[in-house]
Amino acid sequence: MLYPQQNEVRNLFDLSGIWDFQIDPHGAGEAAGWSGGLPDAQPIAVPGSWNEQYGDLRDYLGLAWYARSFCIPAAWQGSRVRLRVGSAVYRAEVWINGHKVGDHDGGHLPFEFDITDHLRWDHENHLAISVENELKPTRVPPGNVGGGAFALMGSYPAASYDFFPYAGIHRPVYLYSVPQQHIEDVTVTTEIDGSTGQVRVVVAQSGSGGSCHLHLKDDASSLETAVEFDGSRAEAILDVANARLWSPADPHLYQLTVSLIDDGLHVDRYRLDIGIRTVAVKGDHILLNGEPIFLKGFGRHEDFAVSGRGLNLPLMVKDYGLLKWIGANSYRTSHYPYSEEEMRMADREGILIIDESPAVGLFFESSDDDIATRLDLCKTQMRELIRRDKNHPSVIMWSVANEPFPPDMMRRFASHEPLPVDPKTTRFFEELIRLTRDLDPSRLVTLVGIHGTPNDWHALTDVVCINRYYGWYSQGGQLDQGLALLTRELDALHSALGKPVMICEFGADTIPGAHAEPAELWSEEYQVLMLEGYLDAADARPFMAGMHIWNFADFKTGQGNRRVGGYNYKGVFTRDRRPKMAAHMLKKRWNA
Ligand code: BDP
Repeated sequence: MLYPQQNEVRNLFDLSGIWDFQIDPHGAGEAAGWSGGLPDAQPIAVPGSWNEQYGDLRDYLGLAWYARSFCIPAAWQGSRVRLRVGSAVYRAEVWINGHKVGDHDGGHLPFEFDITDHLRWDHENHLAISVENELKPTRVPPGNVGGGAFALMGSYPAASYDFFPYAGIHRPVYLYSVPQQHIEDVTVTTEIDGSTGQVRVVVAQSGSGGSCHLHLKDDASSLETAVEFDGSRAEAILDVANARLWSPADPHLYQLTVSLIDDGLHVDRYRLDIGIRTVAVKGDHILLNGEPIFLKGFGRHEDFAVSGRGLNLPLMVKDYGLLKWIGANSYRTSHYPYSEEEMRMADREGILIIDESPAVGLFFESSDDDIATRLDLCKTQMRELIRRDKNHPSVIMWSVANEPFPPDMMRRFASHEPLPVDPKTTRFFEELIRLTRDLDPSRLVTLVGIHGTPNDWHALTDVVCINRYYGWYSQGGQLDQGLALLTRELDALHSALGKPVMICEFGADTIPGAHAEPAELWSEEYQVLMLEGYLDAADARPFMAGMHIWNFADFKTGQGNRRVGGYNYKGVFTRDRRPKMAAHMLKKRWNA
């Protein structure tokens, strides 16, 4: 799914701004005709989470309506017009001039509808989008689950995950035009052969016939080729001599221009920046462009005061500056896909991404039908994620889930030995990972395991990714004991699975300004010691492929008796991006 763009052929109109808004707790709005106008609207910012904009809506996750008007310039006539929503959490329904044009389930991923046939060209148009984020066990991520590990979390609202279940339209809403015959999709994959970069481009168009012109250039080179469409598909390989490869050290981008030509006319055009690079796993290493790379960085969240989970561009720029400052080369989009603007920034700044699906907190204590429904939702979200992010050189690995809970989670928590698991649950991940590899054989695939995750599940992945909190949730205040257990487990995992291992989360809640000598839980000193202990353990083990600290910054959670003020304080930066002691330690260590 192409990111919308303005160019010589296509038009783009950003509908971000102040919209009308009204909650609909009893679901009466549709019958009452709210798709044509809201009877008692209040203003709301799009993008943004409603929970942050109105105090009395902080915990409201039910149905709400967004509405605004727009006019379409006459110059767009003759084109197809699409409405594209970057992300609405969780379910959205869209109406144009009172006609329902579509719906979408699942947050954090874009959806779009062709609205041409419902537009008025000589009049204002009315757009209404209803959104709700009810927490339900059958959704992905699930909510309101109750029992087992979820009871332990005891969060209000009852999410099955440790971040605030922000609701609303979180990313820009665009109108854009495409010609009647247009480029529908472009897929770019790259290989390296000696000093030549092979760029394989597959173009899909809405119609058939005609030809496709490709132009790939950077400051030093310019390559062009033309290929006939075979039906609606065209494919070509461009060989770039002395290719300048994309990497964190040199995030070099080439510009690819795709033109659709019919009857000698340029009917459509699309430009995208691409990077030439390869990713693989060999032995105990992740290879980028054939060379081992160690991932240094964080798990993060899209989270900030007032904007909530809404796209916040100044914050994004600030965060990339801090990632550079501290010497990180990567992060994971824990625990849902981040904005497309983030992915484009990662391409440009040379940050490697583990791109995670919204599948956090999956569980198996439910009927076979419910498990099958959940698997279908996970598959749909992987399809939508790959369709969106497949062309980003920054994305090197897909994460199909964070901390899925095996059926007997509590017994596993207590055990320090890997326990066998019901093969039915393994089949769930076999299917999901197989689909991911089929959709994109060019990247790595993982799932991120909690303590007690069966080795059968890790065996399905390219990199063994684990989250560990020895010294915090267990062995709290007894770091030496925690580290002894950690190193024992790392060695055991590696000898059992024979693959690169990466810790995707480790960290300690740390109240900024709390100090203690000797170090103790919640103090800045303890965070420093714990992170150093884990990093030392990884440095001593050549099979370790990366260390991502939990978390880049403090972030909002539900209310719970382990979350002071409704925050997770494991950030090495505060929520307003001030460095804790640990940030200075990491800066020294990662820049050394
Ligand atoms: C891990 C989760 C993460 C939590 C973290 C924590 O993956 O979402 O925020 O624990 O408890 O289990 O801080």
